[in-house]
Order: sequence, then C-alpha cells, then structure tokens
Amino acid sequence: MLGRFTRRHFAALAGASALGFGATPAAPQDRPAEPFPDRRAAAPFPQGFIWGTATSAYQIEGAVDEDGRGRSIWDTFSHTPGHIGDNTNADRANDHYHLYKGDVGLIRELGVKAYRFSIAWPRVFPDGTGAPNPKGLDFYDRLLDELLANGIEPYATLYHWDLPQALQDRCGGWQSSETSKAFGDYAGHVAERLSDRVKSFFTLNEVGRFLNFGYGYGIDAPGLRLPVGELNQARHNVVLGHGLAVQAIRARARAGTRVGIAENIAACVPAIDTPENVRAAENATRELNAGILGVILSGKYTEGYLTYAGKDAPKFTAEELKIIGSPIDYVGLNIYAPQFYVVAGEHSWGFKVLPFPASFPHMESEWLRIGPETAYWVPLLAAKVWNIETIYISENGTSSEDKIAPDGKVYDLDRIMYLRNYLMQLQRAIADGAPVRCYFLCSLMDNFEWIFGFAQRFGVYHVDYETQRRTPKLSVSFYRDVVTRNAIGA
Ligand code: IFM
Repeated sequence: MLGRFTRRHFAALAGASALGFGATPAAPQDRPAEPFPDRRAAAPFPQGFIWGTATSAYQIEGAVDEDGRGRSIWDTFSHTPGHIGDNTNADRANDHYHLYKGDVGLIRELGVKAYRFSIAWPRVFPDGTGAPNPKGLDFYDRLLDELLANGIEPYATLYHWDLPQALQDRCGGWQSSETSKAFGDYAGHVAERLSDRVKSFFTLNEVGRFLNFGYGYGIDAPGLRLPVGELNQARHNVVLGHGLAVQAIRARARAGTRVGIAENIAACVPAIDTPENVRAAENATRELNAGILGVILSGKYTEGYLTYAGKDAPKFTAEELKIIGSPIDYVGLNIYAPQFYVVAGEHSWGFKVLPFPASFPHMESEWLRIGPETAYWVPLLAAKVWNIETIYISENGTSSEDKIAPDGKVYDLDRIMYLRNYLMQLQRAIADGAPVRCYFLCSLMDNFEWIFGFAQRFGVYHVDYETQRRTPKLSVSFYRDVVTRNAIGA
C-alpha cells in the first residue's frame, strides 16, 4: 500500500493539516500511482567525464622475488616486527602479478574505462639505478595489453612508495638529491618503453603521506624520524625528483604523452561557508600545501612557508625551482578526509584552524573523518589558488568492515553512503566550475593497507586472501550505476 502512496498524498496531508481544514484526501487507490522522479538524472556529470578505479603495485602485486625484482623499503619495513598492525607483509598480497587477467575482468565488470595502477621501481631497476632488469617491464607489458584489449585506458603512477632499498642504503633515499636524479632516469626509461600504450603518467603518489610518515614520524617505510630541517630538505628532494621526472618524460616519451602528480592535498574546508571563511580556506590551501603542490604549481615556495620554516627552510637554487615548476598537464587530488576546518582569523596568514571534537564521525578507518563537502571545496579552492585547468580526482574511497554475509554477499552500505555523498558534492563542484575531468575510485579490490596490513578493506571487490577469491560488494552495483548513467542520485 505504501508503495502507491505518493509525494502528492504527503503534500495534501501536510497542507491540509497545516491549514487546519482536516480535509480527507482522495483514497490512494482512486488515483494512478505517480512514481518518484528518478533522482539519478538530476545531478549529471559532464559528457565525456572519465570514470576509473585505482590500485598500487606493492599493495596488490605480490611476487616480490620474481623475475629479478629488487627489494623495496616497504619489503624491509613490513618484515620488521612491530611495524604492521596485523604482522603481515605484501609478499603475496592479491597475487595480482599472476591473476592480473581476472582482475582486468573485474575492472571491465565495474563498467569503468580507466585504470590507475603503479609501476614498481625495484622491478625495473633492482638497484635503483644502473642497468635495467631485462624482465622488469614485462609484467606491465602484459598488463597493458590486457587492459587495452578490454577497452580500458591505463594511467600509470611511477612511484607509489616502494623505493628501491638499495637507494635507501646507498644515499639515504629521499634524503639525497641522488634519489631525485635516479627517479628522473627511471621515469624517462619507463616513459620511453611504455608510452606507446600509456598516454597518461602520474609521477608520485601522496608526497604528503610517504614523506612525512616515512621520514618524519617514522610510522611508514623507511621508518625515520628526521629533524625538521632534514625533513624539509628531503621534501625538497622529492619535489625536485618530480620535476626531473616531468622533464625526462617530456624528453623521452612519445609525443602527446601527458603527465601530472597525484597528491593528498592538505584538504582545507570552510567550517561555515561565509565569504570570509571561504577566503580563509583559500589562504589555508595555499599556505598549508606550499611545500609540495604550491612549489610544483607555482615554481616557488611562499614567503609564509619560508618564514615559518626559518632556519629549517630547505636549501635550493633558482635552477631547481625551475625544474620543480615544470608545467604539468593535470593535477591529481586524492580526496578522503577533511583535514583542516578553518574560519577567518587574526593570524597574518588570514585563517584559523579549528580543533576537531572527539565526537566527529569517521568511517571504519579512524583517520577517515566524514566530510563530503571536502569533495566540493578542495577542487574549487585548488583550481582558484593555483589556476589549475585540469584536475583528476586520483583517489577517493573508504574502508568498511566488509564481512561476507551468510548469503555470500557483502553489503557495504557505509561505503555506498560515503561514495554517494562525496560524489554528490563533487558533481556540485563541477557544476560550480571546478575543472574536474576524471575520478578514480580507490580501491578496485581489498589489498595490503600499509601499516594496517590486510585488516582494513578499501576495495569494492572483497578479497579472500587464503583462496584469492574476489567477490563483488554491493558498492560494485552502486558505482556501476553511477558510471552507466554518468550521474549521481540522492
Ligand atoms: O590505500 C591507500 C593508498 O595507497 C594511498 N592513498 C590512501 C589509500 C587509503 O589509505
């Protein structure tokens, strides 16, 4: 009966009682049922919008000792007791190295036409530099052929945290500009070999995470706690590596190859969206990202960044800034949690960061606070602050408990709630002028979630790590519907 009770009936009831008439509406069965409008059509994405999904090498490949692969800092780190929450490592992970054909099938089933994956540097240069491993790119050759045969466009990330251990041992990894140069050489080599099929590269994934957590707080590989000045210098070496990679790709890839970076931008959101607070969020976006996206996109460190760093500011030359600021074709933003809610403030930077109450809601991962408006403000503010013409959402997604129900299915309703709300805000942002052209859902399938091991599941496909069986979660149906309609509903 309720199914035939329409919005008009609710309106009639509400209106009647509000006016005090107490009129009795016509019985529902006297009128033809009026369906709810299809809300999914109400919020379309632009024509040609690219929908994709993302993974990274160390999190899924396994096969760490095959075909001449060298060790990475994550092999060392994850094998050191006490580093990974569930005492696992990614030696086998999803065994994607062998199961890639089936996994490409999952991408096709999802209905997306773009796949972002990463290339493991230690497979290509087991020692970080020197002679390339002859078999180093063979796996990626096979993967690319399979993707293209299935009509899926590859987007390759060159560095998703798996630095060759040899470089860490020889020169302290990103503590040395030797690593920046080695990264440029590696990027050029890969681009030369693969740009017949890869048209879009990302240099680095999430400098803000791997550098600060790995070299500053000691909780990611290589587990160092450098003093601030050395950490700032290491960050400078990383952005220099990015610039050298961009130049090497331009020099050695086929014409038309495009390159950008994927960064977990410090996400600044106005706590209440008054014009003053939006202006404050704009200032916060500029200053709190000055050491990574700011210098990459403007070719200079802000006065605020250098003054704040004081004696700990990085040492650099004008030539290096030019390299770092080499023009790129798009900016990838990884959008998850709101990081800073700000209001207008007295401070000379023009913003004040508010503390989070302990009761602020989060997803299954405690760090993943829920703030769908992040997907609205972050692309709009980034585009404004640095005049960005093309933005890709290079990652967005969430973990969820994701248990297999007695009927064999996985009802990840919280993931659907999260994605729906973030995508609605992203659609609004695009309608309001944010130049977002592409969206990668992270992740295709559950995988090795770094320091949490296999305990946190970010995939839309569930993975049983014993059997390597993949099971679509309910969010596969949700996302496929969004992709097919190129629109998001309420
Ligand atoms: O799984 C990670 C990914 O490797 C980098 N960005 C965040 C994701 C979720 O933590």
